[in-house]
Order: sequence, then structure tokens, then C-alpha cells
Amino acid sequence: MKEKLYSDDDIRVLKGLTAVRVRPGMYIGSTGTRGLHHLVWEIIDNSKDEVLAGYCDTIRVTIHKDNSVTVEDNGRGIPTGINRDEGIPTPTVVFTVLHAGGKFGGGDGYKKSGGLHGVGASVVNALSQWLEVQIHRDGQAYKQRFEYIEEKANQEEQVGHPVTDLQVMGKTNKKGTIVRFKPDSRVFSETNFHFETLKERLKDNAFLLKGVTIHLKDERVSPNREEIFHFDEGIKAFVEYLNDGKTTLHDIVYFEGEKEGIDVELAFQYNDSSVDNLLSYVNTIPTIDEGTHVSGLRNAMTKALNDYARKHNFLKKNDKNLSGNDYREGFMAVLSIRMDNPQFESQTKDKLGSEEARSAVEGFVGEKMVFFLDENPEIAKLIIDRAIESRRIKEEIRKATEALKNPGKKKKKGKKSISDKFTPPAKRDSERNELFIVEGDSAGGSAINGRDRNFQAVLSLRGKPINVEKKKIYEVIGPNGNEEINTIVEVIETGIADEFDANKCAFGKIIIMTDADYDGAHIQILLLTLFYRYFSELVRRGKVYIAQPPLYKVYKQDKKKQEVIYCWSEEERSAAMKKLGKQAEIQRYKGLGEMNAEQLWDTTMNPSTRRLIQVDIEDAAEAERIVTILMGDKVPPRREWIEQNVKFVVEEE
Ligand code: 1YM
Repeated sequence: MKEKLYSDDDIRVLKGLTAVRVRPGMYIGSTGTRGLHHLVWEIIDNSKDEVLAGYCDTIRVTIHKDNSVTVEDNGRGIPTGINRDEGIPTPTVVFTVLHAGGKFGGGDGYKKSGGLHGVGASVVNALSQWLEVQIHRDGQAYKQRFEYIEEKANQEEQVGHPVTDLQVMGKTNKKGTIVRFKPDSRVFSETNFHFETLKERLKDNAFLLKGVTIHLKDERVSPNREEIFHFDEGIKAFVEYLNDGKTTLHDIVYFEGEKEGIDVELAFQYNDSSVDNLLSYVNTIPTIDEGTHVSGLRNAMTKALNDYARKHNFLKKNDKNLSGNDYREGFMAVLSIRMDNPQFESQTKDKLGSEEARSAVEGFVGEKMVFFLDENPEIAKLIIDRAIESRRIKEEIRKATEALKNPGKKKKKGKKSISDKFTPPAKRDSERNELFIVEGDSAGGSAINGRDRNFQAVLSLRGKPINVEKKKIYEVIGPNGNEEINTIVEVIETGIADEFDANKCAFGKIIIMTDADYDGAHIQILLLTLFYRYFSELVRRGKVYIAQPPLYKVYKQDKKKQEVIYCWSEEERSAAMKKLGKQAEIQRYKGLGEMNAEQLWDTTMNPSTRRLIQVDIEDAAEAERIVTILMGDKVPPRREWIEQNVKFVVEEE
């Protein structure tokens, strides 16, 4: 799929870079860690486009000692001629003009490209202290450098200013583009790149770009850390990786082909868990909210399986057809399609809206599935039996949740009500209200007394919730389910499984509040697993948080008053000790139970002083793996993860 070479004139000019500097959030989402990494994704997008266009097979990413990053590809190299509109070289336009990019040229060169072709490059430059580009193209090497210049009088010229022309460096036999940039610490609250974050994302990209080699190097550590990703099996290897540690029920099924001008690639493999996990991509962009391609896939699978089930008498004459949902249990799949000009429903590109993707995927998968099922009767039987069982269980759950919906009736029968665990807020306000899920009775007591009763609710857990990862859904909720979890479902009011509706959630924030010790971390993980598995939409909407109680109280008692500073880290502790001087004393909090109601409010519940961690599932594939590692049968990786990722109070001798 070679496309015509893009000309230097096809680029349109829209706006200056200052706007990006003024409102970085609008362009990269945030100025925290996430936004910082976004800069790398923007540059890599250009290399990925070059891969999709068929000109590039290697991408290298290097994190340097000074936390600058280099991205290098072996594509055609950015065109180096003079741009018609601007009268300056194209690379200068690409890095200094906002929205300069092929996409805005309206040419016909846009096939199956991932991003907006070059659009992000100027944003990255705008938010960098400096940026250097090297281009190897048509046997010539070129170079240009840009800087943020403080002392320019004219604001427009401060940002991403070209400090050299596009210089010709001489002959080369290489080809490609090399971009190195240093994010500006005046913009970002955090300028340290995380190796793991880059690694996971690049690995996902390598799965999706079959046969492409992606290198990642970290020069900040000695010896340098290096990873190389290359998957000849593409998304088939992706599914294998996602199912790693799970019990799978059959070999991976893999279809690849083209229909109606759209390239479709699907790999799936059922496992013995009760969850459905489908990752979908369009031109390697993750479509977190799915869209037309996914509904095409589900329609095709359901229809092919139901037809087969009828034909082979798994479904009898009077049986209703199995629904798409019935086929979801244990379904692990990656769907990756490539198409021209995909249309997304939301600004954030999270949901595909293109109708032609539905029909192409539905048609393609439908044909392949019919054939596949006929060829593989054992797998067909296994999937259909599973779906029939899943339907039966869901029917049980429906009856069980019916019963849960009428707690009043239960109370009359003398069953324990939830009210002794749950203390609701004074008013209903599903936006403002907060639910604290608290570990232990004594902490629960402090939380109830310390809270602002107008909008804060407390749910006290007695003992650990069960590990939902290892349970069938009817062991989780309903009459034979887990009491703690039934209570949570009842309190948040969303329903569960097929009945789940995120819009019904009674709270704006759900805050998990546990001790900062191993047990607390374990409870946190059990609850996060529950939310990830059964209420993932709440996580996605950013409603789930982890409370951060302080680790220390540093205080000084005068005759009249006590001066107090709460501390969340060792650094804060030393600073507080310095500030309060010699007489300062330290109390280390081992658990929430040690704080009285007032202290708990001051440190952990009061919205204006507390610190919360918002739980987010940025990378669905990564979340899936973490949950599997943490909750699966293998204990060593779980311990390792907790030790690496959860901060505990350090025991003092
Ligand atoms: C490390 C970052 O930017 N690679 C890259 C960018 C471009 C091209 C090739 C390219 C695109 C086209 C034609 C085309 C870009 N070109 C432009 C623009 N790597 C990196 N590799 N020839 C080369 O789009 O048709 C923007 S990005 F607009 F100048 F064509």
C-alpha cells in the first residue's frame, strides 16, 4: 500500500504555538506524567504512520540521561523542500506551525494512517525546552534545532523558535527521521520518563505492527536498559501474551484479510475465567469505547455461532437464540483494523463511528467463522456449551438481584440489613456524594464521626472481600455470593453484569480507604479487582479513588497550642522536622484506627486537604495483565508487584 509522495505544498497553516504553551492541557490532556509521555506518543505516531504507509520497519526510542528522548525511524524522512504557503522548509513548518500536517492538506495521500500525520510534532516542540530534528532523505542529511527562548520580546517567537536553519549536513546512505526533544520543566510537573510506561505502550505497538522492530533504551541507568520488541505473529502473539497465566480452552484462532477496502485482523482464544476482554484498534489507535468495528465483530460471531448451534442441535426448536452477551464469558480477543479516514465519535478518538467498518468486519468475520466452525467442531461445541451455561447463570443472577432490589422485604424477614455497615449521606446527590469504603470497624467508626455528613457516606468492611478473579459470578453476587460484595453493589446502586448501568451510580467518588500496610494493600487490590472486573466503566469515568492517609504526624506542643504538620513521605517528614525545630516530635501512623475522627477528617477525608489517587485504566492490556498477575494463582509475581508498587510505612528499629 504505497502512497504518493507528499509534496511540500500540501501543508496548510493554521495557528501559532503560543496557544499550546498557554493551554497545554487542551493539546496533550495534562501536564503531569501522562501528558509528559503523550509527547513521546505524538512523535512516535509519525513513525507509525510511516510504517502503515509501508516505508518503515524499525523504530528506536532512547531515554537520555537528561530525560530528553530520541525517536528514530527508517522511513522516507520528512520532506525537505520549501513549503509554498510559508516560504520556508517543510520540516520548519512541521515543527513550528500548529496543525501543519498532511491531514489538513486535503490531498488524497491519506491511507490508513494512525494519527493526523505530523500534527503532534509542533505541539511537542511547543512544550519542549529544545528539539532537534535530523532527516536522511534522498542521500542527503539535514538538521534543524528549535528552542524555547525566554528573552524574546514577542511572545509568538519565544516558543519552539528555530535557532538554526534547516542545515544540509552532507551525504548519507541512511534514510529516516530522528527527533530528540527535552520536555520543558516549566510546563510539566514531572519530567522523569517511566521506562515501564514506555515499554508497555511500545510493546502493544509492536504487537499491532506485525514484523516491525521497536527498540527501547534507557541511558539513565548503567548498564543501559534495553528492550527489543518484534512479533512476526502480530496480534496472535498479543492474545497469547494476554492469556499468559490463564487456563486457555483451545488454540488461538486467527483471521486476517481485506474486505471492502478495510484490512481486518482478529485473534481470539477463550479462557476459563468469567470475563470478556476484547481489545480493539483502528490504525493502531486503541478504541477504548469500541464502536462500529466491534459491533460488527460481535454480530458476526453471534450469528455464526447461533446458526451453527441450530444446525447441530445445540439449540432446540423452542430455545431462544443465544445473545452476544452469552458468548462473552472468557473471550479474550484482539481486533485490529486499518482503514482510510476513520471517523471517531468523540474528540478523544475513543469510539469508532465509521459505518463501513461495521459491514466490513461483520462480513469478513462472518465468512471466516462459518468456515472455521465447520472445520473445528470441538471448539464450536465448547464455545456454545459455555454460552448456554452462561445464559443459565445469568438467569439465576437476575433472580438474585431481583431479591437484592427489595431490601425492605428482607428486613421484615429478620435478615440483617445493610444499615449497620453503611452510613449514607444526608442528601442524595450522585455527582457530589462520596462513598468511603473503609477497612475495619474502628476506622469505620472514626470515618463515620469525622466525615461531612452532608455528602460523605461510609461503608465499613468486616474482613477481606473475596478475590473475584477466581470466582464465577454467582459466587460473587446473589444469594450464594459474597456478603461484602453484595453490600457494595447494593450501596452504589449500579446493578451488576447485564444489569450494570454506570449512570445509576449513587456516588461521584468511590474512595477506598485502607491502612498503609501489607493487609491494606491486599484489600485495596481485592477491591480494585472487583471494580476492574465488574464496574470497569466506573473506573473509566474516573470515579474510583484510593485515599492516602499520611504516614507521619510531626508536632510541637507549646504551653498553649499544638502545631501539627502531617507528612506523606520521608522528604516531607524531614522538612517538617526542620520547620518545627528541636522540640518537634513524630508520631508514625500504623493504621487508620490510630487516628481519631477529627484527625481522619483533617488528613484523609477533607476534600481541601486530603490526597487521593485516582485509579485509571489507561492501558487496557496492561490493566488486564496486572489484574491477572495480582489475582491469579501465581503468588511470587503478586508479591513482587505489591512490593514494587505499594508504598508501606517503613518499620523503625
Ligand atoms: C521520529 C519521528 O516524523 N517520521 C516521518 C514523518 C513524515 C514522513 C516520514 C513523511 C510523510 C509523508 C511523505 C506524507 C512526515 N511528513 C510530514 C509532512 N518520525 C517522523 N517520516 N514523506 C515523508 O505524509 O506523505 C509530516 S510528518 F507533512 F511534511 F509531509
